[in-house]
Amino acid sequence: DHNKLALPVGTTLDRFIMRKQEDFPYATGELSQLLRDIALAAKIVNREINRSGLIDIAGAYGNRNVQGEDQQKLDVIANIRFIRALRNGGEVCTIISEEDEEMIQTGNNQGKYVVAIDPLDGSSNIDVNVSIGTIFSIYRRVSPTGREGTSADCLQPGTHQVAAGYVIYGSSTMMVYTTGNGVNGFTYEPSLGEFFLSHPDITTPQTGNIYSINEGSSESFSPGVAAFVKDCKDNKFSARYIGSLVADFHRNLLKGGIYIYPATAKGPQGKLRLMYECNPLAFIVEQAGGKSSNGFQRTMEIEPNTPHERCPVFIGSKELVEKAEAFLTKEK
Ligand code: AHM
Ligand code: MG
Repeated sequence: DHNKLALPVGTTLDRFIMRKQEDFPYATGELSQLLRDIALAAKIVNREINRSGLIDIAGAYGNRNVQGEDQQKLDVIANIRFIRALRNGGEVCTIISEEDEEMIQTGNNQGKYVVAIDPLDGSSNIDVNVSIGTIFSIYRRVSPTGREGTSADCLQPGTHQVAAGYVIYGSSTMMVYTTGNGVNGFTYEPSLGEFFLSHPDITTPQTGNIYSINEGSSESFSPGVAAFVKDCKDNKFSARYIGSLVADFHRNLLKGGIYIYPATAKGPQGKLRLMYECNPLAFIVEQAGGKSSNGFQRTMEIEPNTPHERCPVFIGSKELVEKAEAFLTKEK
């Protein structure tokens, strides 16, 4: 019944976060602060991304940084920006980032939250002006505060997420997130520097006619995946694959469809990472009425073992994910 909490389109993200906080009985405002910290870093990263096409031009005029080094890559810049925002914000003790092998201790040992983040996903698309994204997942720590976060804090199953979201840097920049009370989308207005509620209470269609999978690997699809893809073609589905997870996911969330990254010869566990790619999007899709699994098991119930582990993913409209699962079960 998230409708009783509805706020009008055009509400700013800050106000929305504040008002929603009043709906949590024991909320202390820490999670709200954390979400605002992420939104702030997203604005900064958005600015860097928008300027990225100009870097080469500026470089041609000798515009290197003070150390005389070339500009850092945008995914590295994004990583620095998000980590800095989470460190300065004070609510997060430990971070898992795609850009860092080890867990990052922020020094905020009183922080009650841990974050898993892919600061800039789809980064091979930056140079060619294609949409890219940030994906994040928030957990409450399980170890007592007052010391560094532990791997037990970081390696919780997706069902324990307290919030998750993504930012898509596209033709418009948007932030979409859930705290387990439905999904809301905010569009960025660059001249005002604000995110505004544009997509309240997003629900995803129960079915759809878009399938998104990299068919370049079709030679190594399992029989079940191959049969499902053939079924999509028999039903005259549209194939849509940007190769930028957030963009492919966002389109399918709004229009209905299924995104698949299956096991392949190159990646027996697929390519995508459980903690900061699959789980956050799984939380969002479920909150929007869709589904996510590894083909056999609900994504959010997978017990993680390592921060960067991968898993196959079938995510999107409920009926399509269930159909794919049925094809996989039949192959066994
Ligand atoms: P990255 O984290 O190295 O950017 O890789 C993740 C990206 C996703 O955005 C995208 O869905 C996928 O890799 C595409 O992989 P492929 O080119 O194998 O289809
Ligand atoms: Mg990634």
